Formats: sequence, structure tokens, C-alpha cells
Amino acid sequence: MQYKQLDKTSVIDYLKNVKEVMNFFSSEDIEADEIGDGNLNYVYIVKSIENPLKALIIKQAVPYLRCVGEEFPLDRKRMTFEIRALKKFYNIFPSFVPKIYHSNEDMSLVVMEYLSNHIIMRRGLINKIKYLNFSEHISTYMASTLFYTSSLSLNSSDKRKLVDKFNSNYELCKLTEDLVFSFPFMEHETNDNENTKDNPLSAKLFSDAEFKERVLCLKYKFMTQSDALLHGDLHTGSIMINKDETYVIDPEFAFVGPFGFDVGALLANLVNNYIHHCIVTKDEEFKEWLLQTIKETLDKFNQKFLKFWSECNDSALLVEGYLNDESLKNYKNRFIKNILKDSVGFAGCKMARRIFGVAGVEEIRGIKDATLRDEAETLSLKIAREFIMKYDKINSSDEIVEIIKNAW
Ligand code: ADP
Ligand code: SR1
Ligand code: MG
Repeated sequence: MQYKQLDKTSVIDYLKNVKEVMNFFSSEDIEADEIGDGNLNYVYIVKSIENPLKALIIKQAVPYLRCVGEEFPLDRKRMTFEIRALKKFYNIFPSFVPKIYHSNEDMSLVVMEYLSNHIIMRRGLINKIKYLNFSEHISTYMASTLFYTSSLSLNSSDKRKLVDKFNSNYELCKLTEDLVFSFPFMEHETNDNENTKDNPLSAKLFSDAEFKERVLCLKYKFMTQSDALLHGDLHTGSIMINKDETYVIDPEFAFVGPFGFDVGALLANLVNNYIHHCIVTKDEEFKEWLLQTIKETLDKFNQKFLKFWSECNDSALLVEGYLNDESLKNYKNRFIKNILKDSVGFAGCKMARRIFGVAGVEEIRGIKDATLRDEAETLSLKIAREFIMKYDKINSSDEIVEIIKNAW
């Protein structure tokens, strides 16, 4: 089928020829609306006219970056990787991934379950909603998706096949290399240059060679370390949530990369939210809950990852009987600590990129009062720098929480 960019009318004509979608709506008439609020793609909600609660989501990639426009071409093949990743992650742990009803790589689109009772987590956290099951859910999601797509669980050929299936996601990997690890730390046309101009904070950051060299080491890990299938953009805008359920959406940046990258992305976004509450709401109870959530998420991730590992005796990496029990235990403990260390380093990059880089976060760039925004930016860069300078010395989640608390 030849690619055609859909709109809210043609999307209906397309869906009328999709059996799974027609079965879902029976004979009811349907209508569509565009609801995308992300940087890259178009997202439509398709509803039954007589029963608007009955709905599906259809997401289509266009051959350019939506938030900039057609002058910024971007391969729509990103949707192929999103489809593959959604299917892979759904097979590993279905309760955290929307169900897919239909996908079409030629049309760069996917039709999935409508998460009607869930909101984007970033919004919920800004509004001080506490999600008491979140650390349990997201630690399971991260530990299972990372462990079961790594050489710690797969055999050698399956792991290499996985790399073949995902690592030609060239353009989105390059976007991350540029927008997370390079451009936000130098003068660049893509930056938020209004804010950068005559700003002592950007001058300090751009000339901080010690910091920038360490960012380069993390960028190199990102480019070369093929540990496990990553979501690739696991910020709180990629999580839809309510009090009971947590769903991870939008894995178009998926590729086989370093274990610590998804964990680091999540950590960075929870800390960004903490900063927002330090500066804007000053709600001590909510801040305390966020810190506790950060600690619980990291600790539970470690425990669950090790548990999955204890259940798997044979893999590309470890042949049964190769090490005695004690050496194996020490090896695994060092391994999981290294993931924690890298997560902190990646979190530092992910936080710092949000200050002057092209894609800000609502918690910080969205602060209207210039003095308060300046305070939030200063605090964020302070924590990000600590993370980047100390990541390889970190040994526990308590040390991470200490860094965050002591910065304020
Ligand atoms: P982009 O790739 O452009 O970032 P997203 O996948 O993040 O697009 O989707 C954009 C928005 O569409 C989300 O922020 C959310 O509001 C909405 N959305 C996406 N998927 C679903 C879904 N399965 N159910 C309900 N809303 C969704
Ligand atoms: C221009 S794309 C900017 C960012 O949006 C996505 O969510 C990724 O984080 C990307 O870096
Ligand atoms: Mg998104």
C-alpha cells in the first residue's frame, strides 16, 4: 500500500477497510479527532458516535518532525520501530502496554487501545497527584523489558536478531545523540536561544569542559553499548496513568542500547518534577513522596532484575556451571550496581538537556515567572552536574536521594 498522510476525514475511510477495527465498532458510525500533543506525530481518537466511550487511538508518523514542520524531514520509518517495540513489550508484560488492534508499516500507522481513564503522568505529577502503585509497576516494566531482551536471558543468535530488527532506527538514535548529548551544551541554532542569550548560566554550562567531557563518555556508551531493547524516550510524557494502572506509550526511539538509559530517563523526569515543587508549589509532603518514589523505583528495579536473573541459568552470557555460586553472586551484584551508576549519568544528561535544548519540560520551561524559572534552571543544572560528575562513584539509591535533597 502506498503511504498517504491521513487527516480526520480520510482516517475514517482508511479504518472502514480494517477488519479488526470494524469488528471493534460493530456496525456503529464512527468519527475522528486529532489529539496529538507530542513533538513528532499525529494522533487521532476514533469514537463510536452513539457510544463515545467506545474508542480507539490511531497514530501516524509523517515524514517530518511535527513540532517544527515540513522543513525538518524525519524518516517516517520511526513508526516501524514503534510498532515492533509495542508488540515486543506487550508480549513481555501486557498489563503495561496498550493493546494493538492493527498496524501498517507502509502507512506508518498503528491502531491501539484508547486509554480512557488515564492521563499523561507529567500532568498528574504537576497537579500533585500521588500514584501509590507507580514504583511497583514501572520497576516491573523496566526490569522485565530490559532483562528479557538482553544477553542475560536471550541466546546469542536471538540477541543478534533483536539488534538487527531495531538498530537501523538511525534517525531517532541520531536525534538523541544530538539533542540529549551535544547541542544543549554548546551554542546551537536548535537551542532555546532566547533564554541562552546573555545568560550567565548558559555561558557557564557551555564552557564547563570537565562536565562536557564526562557527557561525551556517556554519549559514547549510548552509541556503542547494545545491552537490551530500550523504550528510548521513557519520560513522564510517555507514561499514561491513573491510581490503579500504568501504561507506557510512544516507544518510537526504541533500539538496543545501554541498560541505564531508560532508568536514567525516568529518574531525570521525576527529579525535574521534584524541582518544580521545590520552586513553585513548595509542597513538602509531595516532594517527600517523590523522593520516596525515586528510591522505591530504583530499589525495586534492582531486586526484580536480579530475581529474573536468578530464574535464568543459561543465556548468551552465562553458561550453567561456569562460575561457583559465590562468584556468580558477586558478579551479579557488581553488574546491577553498574546499571545504577550509568542510570545516574544518563539522568544528568537528560536533566541538563531540558534547560537550553530544543525540547524543554513543562515543569521548568513552563514556569511563567522569570525569576522562579531561573531558580528552577539553576537547581536543575546543579543536580544534573552532580549526577554527571559522580555517577561512576554511586553505590545506592540513598546516595542519589542525598544528592537531590542537598542541592536545595
Ligand atoms: P508523539 O510520538 O508525537 O510524542 P505520543 O505517542 O506521545 O505522540 O502521543 C501524543 C498524545 O496522544 C499523548 O500525549 C496522549 O495524550 C495521546 N495518546 C497517545 N496514545 C494514547 C492512547 N493509547 N490512549 C489515549 N491517549 C493516547
Ligand atoms: C525534536 S524531538 C525532541 C524530543 O522529543 C522526544 O520526546 C525526544 O525526547 C526528543 O529528544
Ligand atoms: Mg511522545
